[in-house]
Amino acid sequence: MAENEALRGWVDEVRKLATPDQVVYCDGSPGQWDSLVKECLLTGELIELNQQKMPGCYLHRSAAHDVARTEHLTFVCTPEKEAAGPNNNWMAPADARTKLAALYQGAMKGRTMYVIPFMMGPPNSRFSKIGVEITDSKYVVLNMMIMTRAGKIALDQLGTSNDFTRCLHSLGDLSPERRFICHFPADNAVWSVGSGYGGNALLGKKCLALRLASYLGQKEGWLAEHMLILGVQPPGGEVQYITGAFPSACGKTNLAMLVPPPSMPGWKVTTIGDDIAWLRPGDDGRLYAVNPEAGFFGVVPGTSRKTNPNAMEMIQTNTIYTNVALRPDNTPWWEGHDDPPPAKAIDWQGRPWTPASTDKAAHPNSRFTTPAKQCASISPEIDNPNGVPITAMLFGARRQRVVPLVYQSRSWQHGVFLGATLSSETTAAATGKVGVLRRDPMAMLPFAGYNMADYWAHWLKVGKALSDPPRIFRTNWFRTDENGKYLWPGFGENLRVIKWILERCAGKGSAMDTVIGETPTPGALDLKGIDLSGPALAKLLLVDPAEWAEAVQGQEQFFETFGLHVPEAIHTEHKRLAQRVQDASASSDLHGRDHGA
Ligand code: SAT
Ligand code: MN
Repeated sequence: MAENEALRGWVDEVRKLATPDQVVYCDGSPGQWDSLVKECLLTGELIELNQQKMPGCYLHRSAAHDVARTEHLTFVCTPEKEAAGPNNNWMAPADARTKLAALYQGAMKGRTMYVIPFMMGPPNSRFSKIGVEITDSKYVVLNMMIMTRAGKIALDQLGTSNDFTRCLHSLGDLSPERRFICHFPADNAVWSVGSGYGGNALLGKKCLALRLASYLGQKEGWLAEHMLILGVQPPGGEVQYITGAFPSACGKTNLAMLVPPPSMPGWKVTTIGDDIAWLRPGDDGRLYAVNPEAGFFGVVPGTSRKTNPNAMEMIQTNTIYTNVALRPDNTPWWEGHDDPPPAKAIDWQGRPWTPASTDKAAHPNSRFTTPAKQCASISPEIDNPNGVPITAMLFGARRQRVVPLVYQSRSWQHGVFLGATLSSETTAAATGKVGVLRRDPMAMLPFAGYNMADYWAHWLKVGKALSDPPRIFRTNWFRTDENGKYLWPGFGENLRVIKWILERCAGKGSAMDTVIGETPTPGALDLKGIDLSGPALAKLLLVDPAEWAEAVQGQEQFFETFGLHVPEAIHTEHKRLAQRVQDASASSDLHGRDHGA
């Protein structure tokens, strides 16, 4: 039971509204974990996996229509609509409160109400924030115990302070008709109802650590980003830290846990985070990052010993699987698993499945939840209260065409522009069509808690506080040839691109100037040990001014949707790009005519 008066008052208020049968405080202890798991096995919220082969592993099957984030039901409830920006759905705070209070009314009758104090960020760190989630889902409690530093540790850190994010969650009746995820930045609160899915229900993650934190960051001079954090140590060199922003389900977890290929001996990669980074300027003028989370909530399909050996090893124990298929020996299976499809299995919805089935065995957005400390590549720096200094930042996305494998920005301002113009083909991590190209600035489109154009202005401002800012790069592992085949091998081989990036940051590594930024010269990438033809490399690095002329127009239309909020510096970078593209097209026309004549 909490000593904190503000917390007790709030819990009481919610108890009266939602009328649960009982209230249980989460202390984060192993004993509480065990009894929650036992209860879940009785209710069917968890299915025990083969404990001999996979100790501590369980399967959860969600409702069939509750399998991904629902961005159209997610709202930022600022007093003024303008502050939320065109990138967010908006509801007036009073309307949202009334609407959702009606859905919470009596919603926990017959259920237990859990109170989960949690800390985002390492203990005793100026980066860290305290939240308290109230939920009626045991699955949410267990996931929060993995994904955050939950229970006593958070309550102790909070003390008697009233400074905590109030996160209210109820499964409600799980109907998408009565599902809302509402953020109240001015009140430091999130109200979520009608979904048990990760990003909608584990409120420390996207809701607090990105949407509310980005708003707090704007006020307090720091950045909350949808970024992985990794440490890279070249042979005989010092560890350098890199962050990378990529949209959901674009390989952030794989990159964060990268295993160097055998043909790059002596390289070492360590993992700090796979999804979210909180970044603050340090006294030395560098940018420092912490991972606010304590676990990984990763996409399962495609995870294998080949694509992510560290993750595969890590998810053999103490892991909650959501929406994967079940084999007859009670082990999980999914598309892209190392083992071939089983002759028969139970699919993610609990139905019989065979390789002849037209449906997928595992849901494309099925997930694992695993403690970060279980990852073989985890860095001890994950607990460093001061964070790690960042050398380079990557903006990456899924683009089959136009965007080369890697290029470097010319300055922080140009780098912010590269982030602001990021676009990606959609994935199964959100409901909606997969494979559609959409703008996703800084991979934060679904997560920026305020007007995206003001957020770019904030990025520019943070850059001014840095005398030695990280160098900013754009990457694209997903470029394809005419037949739709990926040109770049990806996964562990991405270290070759990172090697060039680190060389560039050290003032070495050769690059050529193109209209969009600096790309590696053909010989600059270390390709020893991989089979990549000259033409394939040329295609990977190609910058086609004609294609970019089209992109420039698309960017202009996108910026128009933000009106006067777009910072002048972003317009300047856009004009520069337009000019360069125009000049390049003119000279290639000229070139063409010369040859024709
Ligand atoms: O579902 S989550 O939002 O937690 C994961 C993701 O989409 O990045
Ligand atoms: Mn994510």
